[in-house]
Amino acid sequence: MACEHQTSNLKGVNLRHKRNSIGLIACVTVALQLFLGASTKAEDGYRLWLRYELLPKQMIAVYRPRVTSVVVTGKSASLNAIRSELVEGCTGLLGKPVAVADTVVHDGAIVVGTPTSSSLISGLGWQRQLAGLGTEGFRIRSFKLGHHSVTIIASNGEAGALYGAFYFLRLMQTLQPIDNLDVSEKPRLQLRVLDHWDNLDGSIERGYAGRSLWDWKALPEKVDPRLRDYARANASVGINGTTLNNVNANSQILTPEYLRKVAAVADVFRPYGLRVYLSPRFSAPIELGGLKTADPLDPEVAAWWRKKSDEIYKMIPDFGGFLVKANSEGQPGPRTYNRNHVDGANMMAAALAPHNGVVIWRAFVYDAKPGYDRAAAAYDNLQPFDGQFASNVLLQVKNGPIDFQPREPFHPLFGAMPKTQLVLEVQLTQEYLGFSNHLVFLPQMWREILDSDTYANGPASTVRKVIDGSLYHQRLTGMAGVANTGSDRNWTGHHFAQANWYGFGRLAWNPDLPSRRIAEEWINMTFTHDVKAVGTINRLMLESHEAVVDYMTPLGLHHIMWGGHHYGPAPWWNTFDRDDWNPVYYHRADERGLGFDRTETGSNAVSQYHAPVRDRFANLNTCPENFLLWFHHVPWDYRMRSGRTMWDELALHYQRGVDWTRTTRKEWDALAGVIDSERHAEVAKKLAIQERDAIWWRDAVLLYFQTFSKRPLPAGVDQPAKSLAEYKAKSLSW
Ligand code: GCW
Repeated sequence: MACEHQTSNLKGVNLRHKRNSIGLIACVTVALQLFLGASTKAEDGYRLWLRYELLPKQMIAVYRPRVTSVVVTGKSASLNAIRSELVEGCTGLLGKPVAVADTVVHDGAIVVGTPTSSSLISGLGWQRQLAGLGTEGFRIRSFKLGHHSVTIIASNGEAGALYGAFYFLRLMQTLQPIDNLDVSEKPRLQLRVLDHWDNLDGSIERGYAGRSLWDWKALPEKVDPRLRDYARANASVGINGTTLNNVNANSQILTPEYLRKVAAVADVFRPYGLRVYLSPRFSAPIELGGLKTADPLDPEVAAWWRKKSDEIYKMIPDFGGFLVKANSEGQPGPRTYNRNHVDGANMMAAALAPHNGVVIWRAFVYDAKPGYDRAAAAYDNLQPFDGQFASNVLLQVKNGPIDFQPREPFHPLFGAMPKTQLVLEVQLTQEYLGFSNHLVFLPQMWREILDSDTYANGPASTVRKVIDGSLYHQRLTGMAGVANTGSDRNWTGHHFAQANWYGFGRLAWNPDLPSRRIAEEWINMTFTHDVKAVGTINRLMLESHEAVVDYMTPLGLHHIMWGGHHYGPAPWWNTFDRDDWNPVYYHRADERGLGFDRTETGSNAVSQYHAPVRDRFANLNTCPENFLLWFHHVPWDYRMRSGRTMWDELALHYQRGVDWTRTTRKEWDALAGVIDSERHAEVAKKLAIQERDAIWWRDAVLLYFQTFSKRPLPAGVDQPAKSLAEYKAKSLSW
């Protein structure tokens, strides 16, 4: 038994080539791990990127003398969290218990804290440097303290010290040097928030990884210990906020009964620097307060929100604030009372301001008017209010103008509201990207958005600069991600979806990070240190987004998913009352061609972009081909840059997406033995589904568009597996 265990553990640290020569060491290691309680852990993905498995032998030898004790003085909950994380992490990685000490008596002490918690740190004379890094930033230095070589991790805030501790652990987890450190880090964005679309009945809107992590029935008496691990994972990547409930909100969340539950959750999150936010329902003053109206200009309504805010802050002193979806998809809002978005947002902001809370107002607003282009709606609705929102209001804008499609151009509001604090909202949960069945590494897609140049202040006015304050110097900055977590043992349904959680945090901390680097860190921490395997997995992750776009919505197609659940293709869909919920509205296929004309001859939504982006998109000859059908209605025989017709090119994109799923399956199979068998098999199963779905997408979409194009499939594209009627008859199952 023990020996079987030993083999799989060794695989985990990728020493498999040397299995024979280190047999004895392995046995000792296994014994030690059993002693430490580590080796019994299943590779079920629960531990995320914080597995703290034994590192390769060569690195252990390098690290051990540098990590002999953990010196964290002070007793706050955050300091305790730092201490236990470092002890658990270092002990697991180095395979030897790391001592907790009050002072430095040997080389290799890791000294962590703030000038307030640690006299060692206050004695360093780092006041100026630490002040510049704020309470979430940190400094890590290899340092000579008296006669001893130590590592100092210091911050002006305990959250910063915790982030520093995780940074230090990551260095070892990714096999980086730790002997000559001089690191200064601080987050570039202030609000780094996960938005949970969790309902009070435990279901999750667009959730594909089980039920909600918050057990509202059991709270506040019983708090799931798992919540602490959720907070640890967030802190490890610098996420500092979490909105607990769905933006399609239920007023009940603001009742005293539920606020007590929320407070219990906040208590668990607080030591990890994670603040709680809530989504209030705009009409709560009526539903809970018995008022006749929720009109934001009604003094009684404003007073109700003030009282409610006071009540919340009494229970949760560090409460973050409100995330509001108003007058969107049936939600009530200020316009229900003939007021505008500013009236609503500023009224709520005034209630939170005395407590330093914020209102995050969502820009996802679109009306159903005849002849209206949904892609232009948020801009039309919100842009005129630039400069009118209170100083504690942020406007949260989705990455693209429609709705988390596999690929969209950046949202035209970025760069169009210089006097408004814009937050970028991305979606981790894969509503339109194959749920938790498809491998898609989203930081690659988010990079595309962050790097998009808005030209708002001339060249190099990227979305990244709009949101991080370098373009407009706003007081508050942020990035939000719609969470992909749930009660599934591996948190996100698909092992690779964990990388999107990880990557979201890393990008919100530093929106300049290359996606390749994020993937490389994550693979090393989560799967393996085998250089070749890391290279292969990294490449697959970086390719995955383009592949999904290829087999779902290439060349700028969008929103052609099955109605309602959005899984699988249904470009023929035309039965919703609202035009802008029907796929046919978005692709506009006809005998002549395909695509949505958003130029002057069509909706002219393209005019919302600044020149020269606008002109580049508007001109068929300069429009990037990956947005061609987003902005233009293009003839089937239009010559693409490749020389092929649009129809042929479209078909070949679908085929290329399918081909990718096939080669990826093979490449993944070849990694058996490098990756633990449990996760290897689970990912393999998901990849099989991904291939099935990609084929379905290709066939269904091409067969349907062929009824307009009346052209044969080009050479190289497989013949469809079923008839169009069969694809139309029932949705792809997940
Ligand atoms: O993408 C759409 C989803 C809705 C969601 C909405 C939003 C929470 O289909 O489920 O509602 O966006 O972002 O508000």
